[in-house]
Amino acid sequence: GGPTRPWVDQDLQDDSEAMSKEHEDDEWDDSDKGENVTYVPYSPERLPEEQMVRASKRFYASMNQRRSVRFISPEPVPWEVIENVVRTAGTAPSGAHTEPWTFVAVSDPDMKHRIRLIVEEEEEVNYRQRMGAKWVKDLAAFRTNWIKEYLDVAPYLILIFKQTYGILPDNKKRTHYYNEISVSIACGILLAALQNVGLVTVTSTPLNCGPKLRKLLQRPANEKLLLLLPVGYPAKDATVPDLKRKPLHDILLRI
Ligand code: IYR
Repeated sequence: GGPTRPWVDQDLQDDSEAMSKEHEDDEWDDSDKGENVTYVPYSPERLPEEQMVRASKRFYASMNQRRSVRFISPEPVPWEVIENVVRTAGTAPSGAHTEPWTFVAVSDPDMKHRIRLIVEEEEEVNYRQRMGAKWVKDLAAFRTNWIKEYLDVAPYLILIFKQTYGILPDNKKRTHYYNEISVSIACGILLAALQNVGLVTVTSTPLNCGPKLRKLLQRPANEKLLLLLPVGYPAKDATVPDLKRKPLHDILLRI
């Protein structure tokens, strides 16, 4: 049979210590720049408790409207908004402040179509072979398959790469600690930033498309595709499955 965990992307195994062919001769940086960092005061404005409660409810109500949307309108989205939501994502915390993320926003129709062809070719194999009958059955409610129209239609595709290590100006390598969780947190913030401006997306993880998409977009070997977000307004006739969220008492323990 196939692998026991078919959802683990072949290209995404954490090999941040492993040498890629392209960089195997490079040295790792061992200089110590942390000794002369300066500290500045941090004292943001504090909200009164009543206002905190109101703000927490407001933000929850807004985020609770977020849904994974697979039907995206072709209407254009201002580039400035894309810049700002990615700026926001880039405020995420990261291991040793290495900021190990690259966001590639694709609007070129020809490039979007090439991405679609790669994803659909690979996803057809995923659905027919790699995922197996049980996984495909578990996804029935979502009515997904390997045909991904949104990859042509959405005004932007944002591909998020994790940098498994950094490359310094002197070509030495820099360790990117916790790069996968750092980039995952940035992606969460990106989803919140998109929700905040009324745009929709779906967190797509095109299994085993990473290497081909990385080459198509001319990204270096230290970068691995983590997520692909089609971004836009919801289509006029968009639908979503009527899912319910777990109640608080199922997700929060107070000890
Ligand atoms: N990556 C595939 C399959 C898929 C898997 C899960 I888990 C989902 O929640 C949804 C889809 C696809 O994008 O179709």
